[in-house]
Amino acid sequence: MAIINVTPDSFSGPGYLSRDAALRAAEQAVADGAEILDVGGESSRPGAQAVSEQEELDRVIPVVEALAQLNTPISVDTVKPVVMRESIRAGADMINDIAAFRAPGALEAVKDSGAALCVMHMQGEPGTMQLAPTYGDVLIDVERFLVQRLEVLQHAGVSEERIVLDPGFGFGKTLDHNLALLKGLAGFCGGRLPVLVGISRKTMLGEISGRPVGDRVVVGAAAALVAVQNGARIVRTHDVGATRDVLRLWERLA
Ligand code: 7PJ
Repeated sequence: MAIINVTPDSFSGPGYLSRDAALRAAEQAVADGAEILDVGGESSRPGAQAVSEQEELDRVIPVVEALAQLNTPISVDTVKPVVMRESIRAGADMINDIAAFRAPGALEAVKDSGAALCVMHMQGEPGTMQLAPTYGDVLIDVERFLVQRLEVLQHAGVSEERIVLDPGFGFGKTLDHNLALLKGLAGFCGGRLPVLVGISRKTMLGEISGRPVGDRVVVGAAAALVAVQNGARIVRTHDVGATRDVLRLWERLA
């Protein structure tokens, strides 16, 4: 899954600020091996500017419309029900919600569509989540949350085949929490549902490698390989070519 940011203030640097720039980046990602394009119009970086509904719609919807021509599944990374609804109308195949469809109206916005839904765990809120993350047992706590959200979605009529789970690397987690999750992915929720992993360029990779955000491609590709070996089915990344290379190696060994 290639990250196509349409934000001015992502932690990984400015995104693609015009529809054409986003389209070119997406074309390159597909050429490099991306099988899903994840479009995001709001940064969840601590301290990032909040984005109004209208601003996020103005950023995301033209890009979703433009990417439709690439015949590659499109995901939209949003917590806002209006953006979910309009993205699906514009052709999005998946909604990726770091808030796990907890916003009022989010379930209603997605339940009657056929869209796939990525349900992510986050402890706290983006602005403050890294201040003091605490768990009893991080694997059990994250899994319990995801199973609860899964039940809520199913109760609303969403079939299990539409759902992807994500432990939410870096969202209210210390390095040790992230490492425990990466090690324990295999048994996640009984292995019933596909697991998506987003580690690309994140702080945990900086802590491990000592490298700045722009220089985490190698450690990120290695992390992607470990994630897939441990059971992840989808890897969300800024660095599609490097990730594709390690996954080709893994496929040969599988
Ligand atoms: C994630 C995400 C992640 C999913 C972001 C970044 C920060 N969606 N959106 N999983 N991270 N599903 O781009 O690294 O880990 S925003």
